[in-house]
Amino acid sequence: MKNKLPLLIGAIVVIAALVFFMGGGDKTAKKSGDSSAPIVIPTHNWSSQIVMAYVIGGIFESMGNNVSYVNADSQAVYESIRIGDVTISHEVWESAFGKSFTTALDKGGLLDWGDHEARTLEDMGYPNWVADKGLCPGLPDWTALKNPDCAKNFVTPDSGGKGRMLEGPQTWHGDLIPQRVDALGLGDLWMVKFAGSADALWAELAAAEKEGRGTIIFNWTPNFTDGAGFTFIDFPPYTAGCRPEDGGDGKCGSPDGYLKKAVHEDFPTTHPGAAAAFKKMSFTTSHIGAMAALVDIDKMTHEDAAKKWLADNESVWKPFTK
Ligand code: TMO
Repeated sequence: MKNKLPLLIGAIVVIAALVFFMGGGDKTAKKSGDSSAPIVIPTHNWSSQIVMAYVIGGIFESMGNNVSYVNADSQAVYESIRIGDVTISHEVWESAFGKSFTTALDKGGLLDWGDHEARTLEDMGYPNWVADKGLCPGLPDWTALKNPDCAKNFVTPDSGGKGRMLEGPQTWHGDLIPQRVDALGLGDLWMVKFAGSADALWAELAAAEKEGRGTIIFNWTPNFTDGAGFTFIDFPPYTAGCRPEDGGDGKCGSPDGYLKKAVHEDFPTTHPGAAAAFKKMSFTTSHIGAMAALVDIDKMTHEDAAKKWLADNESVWKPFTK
């Protein structure tokens, strides 16, 4: 008994210390009071979004946080954030995802975390050489598309004799563009094909130029094409409620849209430091265009592009962390 007591006390001290450090280490990152549980960042299927995921993850890591990445459907992600499976969304594009975002916001569990400085447009358009070659006189006014002599310059082997428009993956805009083509009375002259990926859109630009035929594709800004001579078609202006999903007749183009951030409602409590930084984060059109260009023009991996962007832009992002 007498000589076992120091051993017992020693064991208690060791166990107490283990419990203290493991428990403490488990719950708090060093300075910010943030949980060490990973911040779950979604990745989708266009370049700026994936690069920005790693940019923001890198910023959080620089603050001592843990992050994890999950590939997620770009509509379903808002429900995932609402129920807490995903922590943030950093590119909520109004035209493609406004409806899914608003639905989750109204149900509760997801917070609107403010807008980036960049404004957005997601719509059909063409590389400027299409106009320079005179393939559809009157563009960018959409009424030029009513001319059969225009449509015939956009025929492809798979388009059934109609002019072809290449829309993005259907997960972005659903049936919006085919509905619009019909609503505007263009369905006899034009058909809409869905691309399987963003890369298929860029491949189409190269193929059409090589073949000397016209091309109309879905594109967006901010993007790597911002400085590269791409023009969006002027459709009748967007107004609230003009889309079929909102009860409208569909005879409208896409909005001058927001680019929002969203978070799970617990994020400001579990990770107050990272949540405050994310609230301040705001990227411009040129920041986002550069993130995409590092991948789509310079052919870097998304991770390497993010590392380069962070290294080149400390004066942009460091203030978000302060
Ligand atoms: C959501 N996107 C930027 C592809 O339009």
